[in-house]
Order: sequence, then C-alpha cells, then structure tokens
Amino acid sequence: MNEFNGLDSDKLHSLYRRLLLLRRFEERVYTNFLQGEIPGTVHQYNGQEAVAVGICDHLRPIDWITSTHRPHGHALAKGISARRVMAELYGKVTGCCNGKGGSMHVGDPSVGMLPAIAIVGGGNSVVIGLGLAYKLRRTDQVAVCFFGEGATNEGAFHESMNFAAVQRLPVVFVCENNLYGASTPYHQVSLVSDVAARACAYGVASQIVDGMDVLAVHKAGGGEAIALARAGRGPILLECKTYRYIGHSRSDARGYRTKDEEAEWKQKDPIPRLGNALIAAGLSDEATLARIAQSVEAELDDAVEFARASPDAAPEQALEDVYA
Ligand SMILES: Cc1ncc(C[n+]2csc(CCOP(=O)(O)OP(=O)(O)O)c2C)c(N)n1
Repeated sequence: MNEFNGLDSDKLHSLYRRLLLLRRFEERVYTNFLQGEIPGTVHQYNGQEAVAVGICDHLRPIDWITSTHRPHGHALAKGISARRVMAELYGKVTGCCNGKGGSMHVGDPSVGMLPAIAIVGGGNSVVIGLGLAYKLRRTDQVAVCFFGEGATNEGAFHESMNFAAVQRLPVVFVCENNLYGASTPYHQVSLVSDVAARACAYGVASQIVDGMDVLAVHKAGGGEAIALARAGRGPILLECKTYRYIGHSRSDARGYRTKDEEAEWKQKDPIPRLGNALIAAGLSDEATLARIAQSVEAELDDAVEFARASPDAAPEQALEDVYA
C-alpha cells in the first residue's frame, strides 16, 4: 500500500476521476473555442492536472487559493462545478463570476478560490493578505498560492516569500514549473536551475516534487507542506516539475520546443500513470476506469449544454459587484 501513500481505493479513484475531469474539460474548451463559442483567449492546463488535484484534495472551502492566467484546473480541483466554470468561459450570467470574469478570472469565494489574477506574480502578493488574516484571527486555515516559474523573476515573488517567512504565515507557495514562461525557457532567465533553491534565501523550507505524479504531489502537499503550515510552522515552497502539453495560449505554435521533448513528457502523463498503477495493484480494472471516463463525459456534456443554454451577461450589469 506504500506506493499509494496509504490512500484507500475510493480516494484513489476519486483522484483519478478529478485528473480526468480537468483534462477532458480542457479538451472540450479547446474544441469549442476553435468553433467560436468561447470569447477572448484561453490558457490551458493540460498536462499539469496532478498539481491542482494533489494539492486541493487537502484543502477545505475555508482554505483559500490564489491562481493565475491558467486557472481552469485550479477552479475545478478546488470544487467549482464544471457547469459554473464552463458558463464563465462562455461569458454567461450562470458562470462563477456571473460571466464578467471570463477564463482568466474564474473563482468563487464560497469554495475558497479568489478569482484568478492574470498578472504574473499577482497572486503571490495577495496570498500574503490571506495568510496574515488567518494568523491574526488565530485560525487553522491555510492559503495556497499557485504560480508559474515565470513569476519567480518578479519582485512580488521575492517580497512575498520574505514577508511570509518573517511573519511565519500559513502559506504554501506552489510553483508549477512547466519550463517555459510563454516562449521563454526558464534556464535562459535564471542561473538557479531549481526554483526551490531560491527559498533558502528567505529561510523558507522547500521541496522539489514530481508534478506529473498526483500521489507525489498529494504526499508532499498535504501530508507535509499543508499540515506544517496549518500547524503554524510558517510558509513552504513546493516546486512541482511539470509540463503544459499545448501552447501558452491559443495563438502559440510552440516553435520554441521540440516534438521529442513533448513526447518525452507525455510518457509521464499523470492519468494513465495512476490508472495503470491501480490496475497493476489489483485495485482497479479497465471496466471501472471506463465507467469513470463515461461519467466525466456526461458531466461535461451537461456543463457545455448548461453554458450554451444560459443567458449572456448583460451589459447593464457591468457595474454590479464592483468594489472600490
Ligand atoms: C506582470 C506581467 N507581465 C507579463 C505578462 C504577460 N504574460 C502572461 S502569462 C506570461 C508567462 C507566464 O509564465 P509562467 O509564470 O511560468 O506561467 P505559465 O504560463 O508557465 O503557467 C506572461 C509573460 C503578465 N500577464 N503579467
């Protein structure tokens, strides 16, 4: 059972289902975006699912997350329904931000997700406010900040790490290192090869995690980082090594990387990796996994139908819910 961190079959199947939901959600979005149904642009999460699923499984609705311009996976993993995320992408009133946020601002305070912040490094500053509030109120809440390795060259990353360290804030910094900030390889913009190493400059503990393995993320994130932060031991940085399978956004033809590199990362795909391990251990079988896949398709059929059938956000509502 060690290979599964002591998790039972129901939990493992639920992690598997969530990985698949995030992946298939993005595949639907891709198709429907190309067909002109979804306005604006989309930055997709395909390949990185194990990070959001592994971390968010440990969070309660009162533990908030901050997210980035690539937030669909975080939103689903944190518990916003596929219907409400899809409707938001479609710009509909039934979306999680009433259709006024769109792809780059999905969120829902009722499940503990601050509407996503598309400014690179933006969430790093804001998460400090959440952490400080939890500390001052003496709660056992934890705030989690998801960000890309590109954000680690922003001042916000450094200021927030330092402040969180000095104040011993209950914040878990989760860097999704997918190697590229848009078309820029990380190694061309930092001589420090691992983001995790940067934490020691601030006296913050850090760990490198296989971000293509949901069980590794689950263990490092929850068993260790989140539990320590909850116990008042201050911030921690997790660097999850991962890969986005598709372009940075919908207009990216990926000329800056090779097909071989992409194929190599796909060998580590988190979904068959968990599915095959469950089958090999006798905890699952092809028919069970196929049933899960079918239920995911049904959930997404419903989400797309719901989004299509919902009314557009009305221009006259643009100034509602605005705070100064
Ligand atoms: C402050 C700021 N600078 C530039 C941009 C434009 N931009 C959007 S995403 C992105 C790359 C971000 O890379 P990374 O942080 O590694 O996240 P990833 O896209 O890999 O998930 C850039 C430069 C921005 N949104 N905000």
